[in-house]
Amino acid sequence: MEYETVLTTCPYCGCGCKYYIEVIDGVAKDVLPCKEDPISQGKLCIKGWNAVDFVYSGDRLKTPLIKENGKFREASWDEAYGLIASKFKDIKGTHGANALGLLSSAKTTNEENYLMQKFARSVIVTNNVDHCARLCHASTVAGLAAAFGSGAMTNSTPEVEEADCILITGSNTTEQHPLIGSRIFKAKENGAKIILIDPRAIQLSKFADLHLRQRPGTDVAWINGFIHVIIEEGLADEEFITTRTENFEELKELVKDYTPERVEEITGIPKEDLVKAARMYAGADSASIIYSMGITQHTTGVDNVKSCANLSMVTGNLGKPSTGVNPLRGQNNVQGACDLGALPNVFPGYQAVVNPDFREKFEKAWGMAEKIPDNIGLTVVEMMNEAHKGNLKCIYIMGENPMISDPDITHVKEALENLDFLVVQDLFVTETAALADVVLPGTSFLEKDGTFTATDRRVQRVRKAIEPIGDSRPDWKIICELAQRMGSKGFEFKSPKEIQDEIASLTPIYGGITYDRLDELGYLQWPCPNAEHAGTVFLHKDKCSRGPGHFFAVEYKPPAELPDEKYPFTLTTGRILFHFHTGTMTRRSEKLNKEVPTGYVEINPQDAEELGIKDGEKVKVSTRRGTIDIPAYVTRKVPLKTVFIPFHFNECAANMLTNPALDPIAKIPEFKVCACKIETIGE
Ligand SMILES: Nc1nc2c(c(=O)[nH]1)N[C@H]1C(S)=C(S)[C@@H](COP(=O)(O)OP(=O)(O)OC[C@H]3O[C@@H](n4cnc5c(=O)[nH]c(N)nc54)[C@H](O)[C@@H]3O)O[C@H]1N2
Ligand SMILES: Nc1nc2c(c(=O)[nH]1)N[C@H]1C(S)=C(S)[C@@H](COP(=O)(O)OP(=O)(O)OC[C@H]3O[C@@H](n4cnc5c(=O)[nH]c(N)nc54)[C@H](O)[C@@H]3O)O[C@H]1N2
Ligand code: SF4
Ligand SMILES: [Mo]
Repeated sequence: MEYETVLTTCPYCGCGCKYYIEVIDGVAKDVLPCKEDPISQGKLCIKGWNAVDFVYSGDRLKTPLIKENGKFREASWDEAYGLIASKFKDIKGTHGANALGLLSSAKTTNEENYLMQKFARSVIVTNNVDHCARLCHASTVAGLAAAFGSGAMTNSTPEVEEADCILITGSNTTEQHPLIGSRIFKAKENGAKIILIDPRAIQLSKFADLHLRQRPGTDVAWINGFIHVIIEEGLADEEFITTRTENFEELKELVKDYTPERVEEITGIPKEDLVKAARMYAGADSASIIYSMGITQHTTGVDNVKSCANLSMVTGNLGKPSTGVNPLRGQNNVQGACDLGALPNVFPGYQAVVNPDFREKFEKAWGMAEKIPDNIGLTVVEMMNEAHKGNLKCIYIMGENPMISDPDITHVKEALENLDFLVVQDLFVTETAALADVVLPGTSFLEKDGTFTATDRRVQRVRKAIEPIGDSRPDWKIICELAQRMGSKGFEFKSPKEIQDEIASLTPIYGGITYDRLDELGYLQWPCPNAEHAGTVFLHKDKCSRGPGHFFAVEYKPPAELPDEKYPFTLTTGRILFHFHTGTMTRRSEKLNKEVPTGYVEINPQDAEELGIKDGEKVKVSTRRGTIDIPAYVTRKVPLKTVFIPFHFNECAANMLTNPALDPIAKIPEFKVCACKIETIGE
């Protein structure tokens, strides 16, 4: 018997827990926690414990598939590559490179994301490359970059437990970032005050010193209300404002109108509670804001994020340990996918595509004959819209499942069916892959080497533990082979290590990151510009990355669609502990599936009574986009006239209902608010 343990990084959430995989005779058997890992400290959440399950699922893709007469048949890699290369060339030749779009993946490694955007920009020669960050923290990347100069978490996960006050809003931390949630408990034990601002009752409600429940989509109003109280009561940090920021006067003028009375009218938060919470936050020596999707997934997502930045700067809570603004990035490698330029507006390291110097730098480094276009490419939802209109002809999707995760999936289905050619590279025939012309089998995190970047800018190794299942291949290899098949140079990599060396040479924030250093140190947090640099624990120490921190005076704007007579309820959507996103991985784990086998709609007992709905009964939920049948979960977790649906379940898909209205800057859809109605189905 051959026994080994391989230290790797979890493929689920952005906490970035490392653990050992127990491998017996080449088969991954179990997960063993790693005490030395500074994030997990030897503890894991239930998804981590069960992370091996989906890898061996009987329906893993084992060969490429080609669709013929509406049905898939198995194909060789050679045939699949040949077909894709000729279709890509034909479409580019006939309609131009911008008729093709590529979706990269926050599930895959840094090296794979780097290659996907390199493929888009140097082989296809388009900036139409994006990924699920668009549906997630696009508002953070835009909003915090404008305020501070960097869109990343300002502090590190271990610092959470040292904060004196933690304001958590729009983050169900214990379910969605469990190993950061546990740091919040530790902070509480250490005497920290916990303020939770969330429309729903979540696990943290019981532990919070204060839980304020705002109406969904009213975050700018309560944050302006906080700042109003802080200025009125002389709690602002005048020195920080004078020496480290700009544009304060404009904000000061604007928040005059956000009296606690007016904020109560807009948000429903009692004015006494608002004042109490504002004093608690401003009174702490080190206060940290933790936020996630409840802040970002709105048509005012960027405004919400800028407001969080305002609040931290007014009180001088920035550039110190355990303070700051901490957007919790969701996917295992969404931070890395952004860092490495799988975005339509930036090259790796956030080097803007509109800047001719950066375009020239990459054209030269990649030995290109063609010029990289100077326009910003299409985002996720824009790609769907352009496909629907017939302008976008082809999409190549690696590791995303928009048929469950994009808003308004009736529209997404029509868009994808309207394409001339769709390629999907995944582990399974997902709802999206089912619509593809060619499906390519990628490998899971257990079958490849690489790196993931956790939410706190922590770059860590992913190590191969087992051989690829069937004839599947690691995504990095597939992209290299396809690029070579298309006759392109610059994809002759023999290993992910070689790819990282190219990344380091072109990406200043990753400049000092090598596999040797990662193997020695366990992790490096960017910015890490050179081989001598130890990495950066927290950002904006003596000044912000952009220079002075910029205050934005933002007015409250209501969500795009509000309840009315026809659709009287507010629908908000999100996730639960036991399942991940579109369920492709967690729903293939018996243990996780047993916990929560299907979806449900949370509805307040009083609303349920008025509508004559019993707990567990199937009801009809409709919006202007569509209708689903779904079991009712009657619970006080949701306030009156608000319902919540987790989006993991294809049989009752929340995104049949959601509103694709976008934030004008970040182009993130409003997953967190739309209007719906609920009806009983009857016997
Ligand atoms: N188990 C599990 N963990 C995950 C994931 C998963 O699918 N499953 N996904 C990962 C990913 S990619 C992400 S992005 C993160 C997301 O992690 P979270 O953002 O924590 O998760 P969500 O459930 O989307 O929403 C968070 C909270 O926003 C609140 N909320 C709703 N409307 C509003 C509002 O208008 N304002 C405010 N302030 N709050 C509101 C909800 O009540 C909820 O408690 O989780 C990551 N971790
Ligand atoms: N209604 C509603 N919708 C939402 C949200 C919400 O809160 N409400 N949240 C949004 C957010 S924050 C996010 S991040 C998105 C997530 O949206 P998606 O990224 O589309 O969802 P995932 O299920 O994570 O898709 C990942 C896919 O990659 C595959 N995969 C896993 N590992 C690998 C690999 O190594 N290689 C390859 N090739 N494939 C792999 C999986 O099988 C899966 O099909 O959903 C968004 N949609
Ligand atoms: S907290 Fe996140 S990274 Fe850690 S084990 Fe759970 S899913 Fe994996
Ligand atoms: Mo996300």
